[in-house]
Amino acid sequence: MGAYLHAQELHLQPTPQKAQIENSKIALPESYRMNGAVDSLITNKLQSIIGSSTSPKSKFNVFIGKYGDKAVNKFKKMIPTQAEGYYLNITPKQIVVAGRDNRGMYYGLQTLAQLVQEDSLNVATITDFPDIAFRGVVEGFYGTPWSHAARLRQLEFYGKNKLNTYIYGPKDDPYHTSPNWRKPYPEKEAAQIGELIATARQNEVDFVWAIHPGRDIQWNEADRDALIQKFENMYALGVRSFAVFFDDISGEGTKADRQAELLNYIDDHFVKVKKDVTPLIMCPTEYNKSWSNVKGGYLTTLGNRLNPGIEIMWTGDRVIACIDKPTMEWINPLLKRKAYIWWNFPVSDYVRDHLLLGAVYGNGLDIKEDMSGFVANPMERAEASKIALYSVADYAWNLQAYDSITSWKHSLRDLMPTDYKALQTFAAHNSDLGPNGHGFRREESAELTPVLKQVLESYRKGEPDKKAFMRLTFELSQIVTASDILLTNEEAPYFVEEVTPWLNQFKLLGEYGQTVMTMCYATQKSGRGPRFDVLYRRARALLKQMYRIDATENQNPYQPGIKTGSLILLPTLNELFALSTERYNKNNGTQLDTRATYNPYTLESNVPQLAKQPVQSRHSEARVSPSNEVIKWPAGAYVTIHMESYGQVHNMRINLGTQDVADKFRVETSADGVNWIVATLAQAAGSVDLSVSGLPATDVRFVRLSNITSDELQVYFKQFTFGVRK
Ligand code: LOG
Repeated sequence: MGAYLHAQELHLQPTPQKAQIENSKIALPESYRMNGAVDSLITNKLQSIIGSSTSPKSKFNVFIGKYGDKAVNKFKKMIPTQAEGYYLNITPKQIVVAGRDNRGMYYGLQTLAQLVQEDSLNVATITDFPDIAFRGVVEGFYGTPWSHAARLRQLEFYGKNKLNTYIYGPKDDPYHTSPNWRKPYPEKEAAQIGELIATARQNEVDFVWAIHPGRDIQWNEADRDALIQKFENMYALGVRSFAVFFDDISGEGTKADRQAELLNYIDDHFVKVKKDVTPLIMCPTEYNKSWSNVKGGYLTTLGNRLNPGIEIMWTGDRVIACIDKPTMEWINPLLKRKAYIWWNFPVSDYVRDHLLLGAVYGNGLDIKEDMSGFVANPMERAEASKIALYSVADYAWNLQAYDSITSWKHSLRDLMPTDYKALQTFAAHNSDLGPNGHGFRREESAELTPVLKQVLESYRKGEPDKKAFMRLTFELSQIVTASDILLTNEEAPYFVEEVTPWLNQFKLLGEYGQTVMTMCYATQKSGRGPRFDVLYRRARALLKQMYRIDATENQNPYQPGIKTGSLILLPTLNELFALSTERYNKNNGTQLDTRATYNPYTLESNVPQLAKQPVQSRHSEARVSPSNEVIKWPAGAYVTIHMESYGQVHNMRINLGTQDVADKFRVETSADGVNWIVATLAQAAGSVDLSVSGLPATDVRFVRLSNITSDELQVYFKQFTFGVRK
C-alpha cells in the first residue's frame, strides 16, 4: 500500500526529491543474487517485498547497503549526502538500494515496496532525501491518550510514510505530568512502553519520551535528581530520545534561567554521558509569539543559555498557527538556533465536537532551511488523524513539491483504497473547527460553497437556479450514500469505529438537506408533490434526531457533542428551512416556527484569551467552552454572558483551576446591564472549585465574572456553567 496506479501514474509517498520512472516494467525476479550484508530488519523487509529466493547463480543482482559498505561501493557517488537519503535503481538486471545510513536504506526499501504492482516493478532511478531532519508526531493533546493498539498502528504508519519521530507526551498520562512525573510507570504501562519502543525501532522511528514537570517542580537537587532518575528508568525501558515540556504552566516552573540550568544539567550529565541518546528537546513556556514577552527576556535567556545542541519547540505566531517565513525569521534569532516546530494540527482538544479531516495547508514551502523539526499534534482519534499526518509526512519530506489537495486525495486513498470517494465526501464536509477561542479555522465544503450561495440567493429572490438546485440535491444524496457506505466499510475499521457518531450525524444531515430542498420546491409550485406540512414535520424530526446525537454522543466536559458540515452546509440548509417555512406561512396564514436552531447566549469579554470563547446552550444550561491554557486575566477584566430572554440563574459552577481566588473575582447578574447584583463566591481550602450563592430569585439577562484586583491574574478556565429557569 501507499502506492497505487492512478490513471497510469504511479504515486510515491512522500513525494521523492528526484524520481525517474520509466514506463517499462520488469517482473519480480524468481530468484536473485544477494550482494550486501545487512541486518535482519532490512533483510526481512527486502524479502517481504521481492521474495526470499536467493541464489548465488542468479543473473539478477540485488545490491543493498549503506554508504561505505562494500556491496554498494560502485554506487557511492549516487548516494545523496543528506542523512536518511537513499539511491534506488531498478533495471532489468538489478535492484540497488543504497542508503546514506541505515534509515536511508530502510526508506529506500519503503519506496521499493511502493513500486511493486502485481508482481512487477517499474524501471526507475530515484535519488531521495528529506528536507527536514525530524519529522513526525507529538502526542501532546489533552483528553484520552491514544490506546496502546492505536499507537502500534501509528508507528507502522510513520515507517511507511518516512516519518522518523514520535514524541510521547499526552497531557493526561499521569506519569508524564505533575505530580506523578517523579514516579516510575507501573509494570503494565512500562511493558507497553517497551513494546512501543521495539515497534518504533522496527519502523525506524525515534520514540521520544517527554516529561512535563513544570506545574510543581521545585528548583532543588531533590527534584533534579528525581527527573534524572525517571529518565534513567525510561532509558532502562529502551528510550533513547527525551524531551522536557514546560508548556501550559504558571508560577515558579516558568523561570527561564532555572529551566535552562536544569536542561543543561540533563544534557551534560545524562544525554552526553549516555552516548546513544539523541539531542534533548524542550518545549518552552512561551511557546508561541502571541504569548511571548520579549522584553521580559524569557526566550532570550533560553536562546543564550541552553546548550547549543538542545532543540527548542515553537508553535508559531499563536498557539494554533500555520508556519511561514516571517514566523521563522522572528523566532530563530531569539532562540539562536532553528526552531523545532510543534504544529498544532489536526489537534482538536479545544473543539472536541468536530473532526478535522481536511487538507493540510497554510505552511510555507520555502522554510526548509529554517526549522530543525516539524512534528504535528494530532486528534484524540488516532486513525482519523492519519488523513492529516499523511500530508504532514509529504510536506516535511519535500516542501517545494508539496501540493495540499493532491496530497489530501492520495491520503484518502491510502486509508480507503476502495471507498475513497465516499471518504472524500465525508472529509470534505468535516474539516472546519467551528468558532473557537484560538480563532483557527479551516476551509470546509469548499467545492460546494458557490453552489450553496447560488441556491440560497436564487431562492431568496423567488427564482430558484435549477442547475444549482440540482447540484446541491446530488451532493445531498452523495452524503447519504457515503454515510451508508462508510458505516459498513471494512477497509479502515478503526477509523469507522472512531467516527461512527459523526457518520450517523452526517447521514441525518443529508436527509435533512434533501427534505429541506423538497420544502423549497413545494413552495415554488402548487399541486403535485408532497405536502409542505408533512415535509416540515419530517425536517423537524430529523433536526431532533441530530440534536439527540449531539446531546448523547461524545459527552466530554469540554465541547460535548457531534458537529458535521457546520461551517456552511448546515447553516445554509437551516436558512433554506427558515425561508421556505416563512414563505409557506405567508401564503397559508400559518405560524410554523421558522427557527431550525438557535443559541440564546452570546459572550463578551475583554480578557484577550477568552474573547472568542463560544457559549453552548444545552438542556436549559449555559456553558462557556473551557480552555486548556493558562489565562492571563487583566486587572478589572470580565467575561459577560448576554441572554436573549429573561430567566432566573441558578446552579452556577465556576472552576478557574486555581486555589484561593474567591476574593479576587466577582460574580454579578443584571436585568438591564446597568444595575448589577453581586453574588457570593466562596472556595474551600485546597479546592479549585468556586461555589456561588446569593444569586437573585428574580429574572435577569446578564451574568458577569470579573477580576476585581488591580493585578493581572494567571488562572485556568476550566468551567463556567449555569442553569436558566424561565
Ligand atoms: C498545549 C497542547 C494542546 C494544544 C492545543 C502546546 C505546546 N501545548 O494551549 O498540549 O494540545 O495547545 O490545544 C496547548 O501546544 N496549549
